Amino acid sequence: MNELLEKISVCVERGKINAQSPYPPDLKGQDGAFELTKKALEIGLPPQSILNDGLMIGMKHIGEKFRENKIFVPDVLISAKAMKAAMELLKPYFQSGEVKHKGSIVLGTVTGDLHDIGKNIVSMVIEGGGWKVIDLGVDAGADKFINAINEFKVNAVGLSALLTTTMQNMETIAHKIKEAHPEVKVLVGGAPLTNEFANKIGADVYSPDPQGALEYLNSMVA
Ligand code: B1M
Repeated sequence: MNELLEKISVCVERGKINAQSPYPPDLKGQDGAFELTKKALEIGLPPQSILNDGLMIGMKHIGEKFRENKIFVPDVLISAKAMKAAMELLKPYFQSGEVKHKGSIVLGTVTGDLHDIGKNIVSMVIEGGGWKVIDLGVDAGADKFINAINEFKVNAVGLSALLTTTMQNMETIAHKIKEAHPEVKVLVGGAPLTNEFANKIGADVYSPDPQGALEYLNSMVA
């Protein structure tokens, strides 16, 4: 791999945002994901390669380590910040069509549920894996999901629930989405969920963690 791209992936993995950020202490004063991405663009590396072979590799490692409980929520959040800082520089290339997303997904926490920390991590990992995420936030009902599917022509929908009570709302929402859009894959997750529940409500897949959600999405376009 190109040395600069490798450094970019390490910055994302270690949460080194930019030269000013004091974290992690052993990289203090050194360039971060932001400066290295700027450099990579300046020397003419293709934006798609900066994304796929630099930023996304770092995010992939983070997703795997998080799944294995080797790192925790704050580590994922700081990595996502590093990724976001670099993505700001790549944004114009997405807008021009030079860099392509693998696909897109609408994501939200279901009606009655205000928990969004886990959903936000899922969003960051999926986005870091090259997908466009349309995030509907919390307390999102069937109409909101269906309107977003209509507007953005997505490949999949991700539903998150943290309460046993709101799991029932997830069931209603999943049914309504399938009724309106049988072609759209429904992905569900959240602490109280199980595989059995996901099967019962007609979801296409249950993932207990963000990495599993990303792997499922990637398998759709492989
Ligand atoms: Co609430 N809460 N809470 N809470 N809260 C829980 C969930 C609870 C288990 C605490 C407890 O009693 N031990 C309990 C639920 C019990 C139950 O139903 N079985 C509970 C309760 C009862 C409540 C209230 C009803 C309390 C009250 O008011 N009496 C209330 C409900 C409000 C509402 O939603 N309407 C409430 C409120 C809140 C706060 C607002 C204070 C706050 C939420 C802040 C926020 O999210 N912005 C809060 C919090 C923080 C928690 C706990 C402590 C932590 C949840 C969390 O963020 N975990 C939680 C107890 C606990 O889990 N220890 C609790 C960290 C996060 C990274 O994990 O969300 O599981 P998680 O997400 C994971 C996976 O589940 C998965 O990936 C994520 C990353 O690994 N995942 C997906 C999640 N969504 C996915 C989607 C996917 C794939 C994977 O595909 C689409």
